[in-house]
Amino acid sequence: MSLIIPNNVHQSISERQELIINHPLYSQYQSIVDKILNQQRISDADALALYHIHDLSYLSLLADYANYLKNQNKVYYNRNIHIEPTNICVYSCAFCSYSRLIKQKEEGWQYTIEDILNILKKYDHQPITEVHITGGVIPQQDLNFYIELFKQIKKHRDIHIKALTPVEIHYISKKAKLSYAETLEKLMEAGLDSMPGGGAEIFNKEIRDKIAGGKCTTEQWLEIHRIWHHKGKRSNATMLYGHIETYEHRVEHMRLLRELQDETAGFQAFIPLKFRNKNNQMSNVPEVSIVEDMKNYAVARLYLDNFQHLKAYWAMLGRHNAQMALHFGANDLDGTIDDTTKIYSMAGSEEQHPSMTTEEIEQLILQSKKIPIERDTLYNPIKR
Ligand code: V47
Ligand code: SF4
Repeated sequence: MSLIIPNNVHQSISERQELIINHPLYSQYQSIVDKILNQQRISDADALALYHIHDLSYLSLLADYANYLKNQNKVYYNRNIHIEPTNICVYSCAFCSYSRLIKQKEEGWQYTIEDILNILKKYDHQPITEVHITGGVIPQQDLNFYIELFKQIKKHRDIHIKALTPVEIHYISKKAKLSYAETLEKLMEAGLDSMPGGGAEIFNKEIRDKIAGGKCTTEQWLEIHRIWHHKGKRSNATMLYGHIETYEHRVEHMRLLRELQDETAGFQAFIPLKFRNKNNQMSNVPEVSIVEDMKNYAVARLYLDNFQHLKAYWAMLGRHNAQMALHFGANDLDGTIDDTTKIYSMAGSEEQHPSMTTEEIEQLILQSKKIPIERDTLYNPIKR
């Protein structure tokens, strides 16, 4: 299919600045807006003030401007599959819709290495570039399991393995009685290429204890990414928002990520994950509106000035809301996905079988007057 590139993508930086300065809210927020225009860092207090702007048009202008300076009109996507080796878990995070405790095992699945390879083999003739592997935490899927799994995957196919969050790394390294650095080294040697952003949830201790108590702490999550980055490797970062946290908690979360990124520059993308309330212990907590989602994308883009990419994870957000996020600072839609399991549909996402063709993803991007670019996991454009 040949792409028709929209012809109004060349709005200049000065035209964008003019729109921002001529907006009725400019005088009220001038001190913050001038920092954004001059590419200076905004403070925590500035981010909080931005969360209280109710005029979405202004947030959109500002976030789109900041994104344009970094990525112009390029919007990335990749061709990937997600595999969750198990949905059984020793933890019981209150927001989690899909994990089954070990004692409720009959409702769960637990793949063997062979099962996972058989899933991958179904894509042998498809040009996917990434396999994303993460799931529940169980004693059977220990360090040796993952070492063997990654070796077998690489033997079968030269594909980027993005796998295991600090929740899993923490658990398997304790079980193996190895340090995080030793565990990561072994996984890297076996074929692990990068780490996804999960398990971050919300870093504030009080809220984390309430919704994700027992699993790796904030400090441990950050430390595992730090070690990984110091090995020259890349990872992502997420934030689960829209539940019982406040704006202050979100800013605190992003501050810790911004600080680590200043130190290592190892994060590729920030991925806000909207809390979905179906089939979990927090079903009484209402989901936030799309207005709140867009505000959150905009503030993330403006505050996280050292993150190149902001991902609108359409499988969780819904494809139309993800498309809207492209006007609020997001520049990545994640992948064609083809999810073999059910974490997102079980949590209440509109996406009951998260899969989009490349044509569908490209159309979503083009309808937003942006330029679709297929990428690999490390954001190198794919030329086919
Ligand atoms: O850590 C679980 C979240 C995450 C719910 O790095 C929920 O490219 C909302 O991290 N409502 C795992 N969110 C997914 C993840 C991810 C996804 C896509 C791409 C990448 C990447 C990372 O899913 C968990 C948790 O924060 N989650 N349950 C729920 N009810
Ligand atoms: Fe387990 Fe992860 Fe679900 Fe928490 S979010 S219960 S660690 S699968």
